[in-house]
Amino acid sequence: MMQTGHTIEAGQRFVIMGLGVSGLAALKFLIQQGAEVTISDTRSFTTLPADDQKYIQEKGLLFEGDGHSETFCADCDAVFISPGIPTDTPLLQTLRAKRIPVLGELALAAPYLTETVVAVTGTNGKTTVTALIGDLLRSSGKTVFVGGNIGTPLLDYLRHGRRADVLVLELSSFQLESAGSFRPHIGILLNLTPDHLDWHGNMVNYAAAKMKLFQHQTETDKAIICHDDPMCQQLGCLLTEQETYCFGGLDSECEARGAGRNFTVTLPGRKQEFYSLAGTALESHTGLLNSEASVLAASLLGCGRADMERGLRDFDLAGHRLQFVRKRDGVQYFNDSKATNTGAVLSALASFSGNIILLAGGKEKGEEYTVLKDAVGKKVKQLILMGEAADAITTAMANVVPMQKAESMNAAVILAAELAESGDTVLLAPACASFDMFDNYGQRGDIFMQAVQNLPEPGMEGAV
Ligand code: UMA
Repeated sequence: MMQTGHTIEAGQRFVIMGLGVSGLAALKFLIQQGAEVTISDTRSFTTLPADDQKYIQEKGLLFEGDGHSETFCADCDAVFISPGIPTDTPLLQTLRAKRIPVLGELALAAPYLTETVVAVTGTNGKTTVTALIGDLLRSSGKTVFVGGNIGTPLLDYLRHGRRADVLVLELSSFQLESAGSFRPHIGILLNLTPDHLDWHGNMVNYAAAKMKLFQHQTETDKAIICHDDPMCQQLGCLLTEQETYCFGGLDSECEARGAGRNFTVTLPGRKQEFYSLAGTALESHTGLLNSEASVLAASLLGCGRADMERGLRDFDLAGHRLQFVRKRDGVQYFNDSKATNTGAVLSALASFSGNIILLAGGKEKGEEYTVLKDAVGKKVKQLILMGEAADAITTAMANVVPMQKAESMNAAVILAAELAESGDTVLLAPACASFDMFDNYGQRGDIFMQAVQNLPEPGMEGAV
């Protein structure tokens, strides 16, 4: 069924606010639709990537650099905003008061979506679940587009001659803030723990942004909610329009429920199905919940058990998510650079039995690190801290665990190797963004793994 929203007419004047990945996709999509487009960015023209500068010059587009002004937007019919731009700036409020629509990527795409849409949000696990649902659907013979917050922007898919039966989208709270009337046929909320509080202000606003996923669903749509996450469970109770399904542990009444490496799915009109994750990349507590949510979604789209079982078996976790790096002198090294908030760190710590040397710290995002106290006290024998957040974490963990600071990732890894004893785990799970010391979490993880690989073989420490 078509979705509603602002359809673009030829000659309509749009301002693109923020020419990043989403802004560029919107720019090209709007031009394809015949709109007249101008661009406004906080960066200056000469600091844009050379390809973007060339594109703007070739198309003869007007560019406002070093900030966004009301004058520049005065004559426009609508504004596209990039996900990183807060939706309530004074300028955007003024434009709305003048009845100029302010549209994010999802709002712009909504009226053009004819495919079945599955949208995944939550604090952690979005990328894994989005990819896994894509794999389960493909194993069942469907053509799928997988994209969104990580990967190809939705507007690039629309521009490039769409060919999928189902769109599986990872959506961030930023994207949902400006989602307009976007309506997924299946919306999935995986979990909610503090993240991006510097941007949203508080947990209530953050949760409200995530709940926009379900705002325009109707009685034919479906919501899939985590029962084991208290906040998700509470918010799920507020949903009345759509059919709601849940996933969780064995003590729940959920349609998908399990423990250890096994779970069952019970849906109306289908026999109860049993799934085992033994021997797969998803064999962990987090993997169990992610698999339950994914199999529920794929089952609701008609996928069969045998195809989904094959999809689960063949699934490969992306890098930087509890990625095993090396075993050296009886010590295992794991890279979980994607653990950029406290919820992800708790989940990572739950995957190991104890004696962890935890490498953490980086750029702060307004997190309350004291929520880690209990798990760190039980599992971590030494905390090694880096980056801007080192002092805040030191204060939060006072008297909980021995701590030391390191000036670089390399120094942190060398220190961890010196402190580790056979049987220990060295885990990079920073609880912070990476931008104070690295380009992104991927680069942080790569540098960690390189430093681990550079550690000399035991007994060869002095060798040249
Ligand atoms: N800019 C302005 N004005 C502002 C702020 C930024 O003009 O007030 C400009 C910047 O100068 C830059 C552009 O806007 O030119 C950047 O836009 P953006 O920050 O919205 O980012 P994009 O490049 O469009 O990338 C976004 C997502 N980034 C954010 O949500 C911050 C990417 O997610 C996503 O992959 C991409 O769209 C495609 O969908 C990144 C991310 O970190 C990976 N996401 C967060 C997360 O996963 O935790 C939410």
